[in-house]
Amino acid sequence: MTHQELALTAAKARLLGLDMVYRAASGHPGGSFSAMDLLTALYQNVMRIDPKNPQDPGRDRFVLSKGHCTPALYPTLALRGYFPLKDLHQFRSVSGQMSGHAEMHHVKGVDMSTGSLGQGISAAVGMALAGKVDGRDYRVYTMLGDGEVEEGQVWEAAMSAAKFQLDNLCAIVDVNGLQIDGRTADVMPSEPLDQKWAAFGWHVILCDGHDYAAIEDAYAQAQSVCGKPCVILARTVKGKGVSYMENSAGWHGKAPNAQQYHQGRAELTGQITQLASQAGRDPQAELAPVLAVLCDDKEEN
Ligand SMILES: Cc1ncc(C[n+]2csc(CCOP(=O)(O)OP(=O)(O)O)c2C)c(N)n1
Repeated sequence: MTHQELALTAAKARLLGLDMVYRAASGHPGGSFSAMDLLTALYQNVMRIDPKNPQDPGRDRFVLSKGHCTPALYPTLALRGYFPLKDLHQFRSVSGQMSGHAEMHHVKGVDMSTGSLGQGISAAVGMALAGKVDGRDYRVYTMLGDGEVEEGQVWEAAMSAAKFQLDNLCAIVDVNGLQIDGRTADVMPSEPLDQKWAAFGWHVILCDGHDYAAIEDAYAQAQSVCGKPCVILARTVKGKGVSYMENSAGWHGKAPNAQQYHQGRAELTGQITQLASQAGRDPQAELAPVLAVLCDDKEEN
């Protein structure tokens, strides 16, 4: 995909994610929207995957270590073709199969169940080590939050990855500066993150997590590193794409009310229309499949 097509796809994913959280009346939009550009680029342009064969032993793996951000992961998987957009209606529903935290047994394309912060990167280290032991050439990607790196387990995993020289492992830290109840710098300062990861034996790449040229460069550089794991420290905006959610810790784990939902929906619909035109696509044709699955307030909620 071109950068314009990636931006268009990420805008659709944000709209689907907003709808999931509104429909379920719970979920985590803030950290999902900060991660959306990084995830879209990863799934559309970087990972060696086949949505028709999600269990292929040779596939690249992704572990959402910040497992609460399923309103980013599930729409990304749906838009990549793992399952129909309509399946997103099951999100956080007691009668559905799509739980609020990443779920590998019921959601196609999810490689590891996560949600307890710190554990995902540990699983990713195990998968990368298994790849080496088995002589397979797949790569493993994992995404963490900058609040999550306050967990001690993250650094145990980081040490192991360096010890085993896991150059098939790439961690992405979504550095949005906010965690559950405030600024990461206030809750538990974790900077300087670049020096910390470097001291743990990782190759460090810095990038703007909303700039597709920078994201593309970062993933390309990560693939070329030999003999050590790689971490991309991506600066992002929590709640990116919905004006009232941006840079607000209050939108970490909260659903919009009807008025807020419709404002966010209008903003994202406007972005999709604009991005479609820029990408040389028909805005109505791009919007139609997404609008078709959005919440109808008359019937639902
Ligand atoms: C072990 C553990 N402790 C606490 C939580 C509750 N929790 C969920 S999200 C979160 C904050 C995470 O912040 P960050 O990693 O920055 O996430 P993001 O801003 O990217 O959403 C916390 C404390 C958890 N899921 N797991």
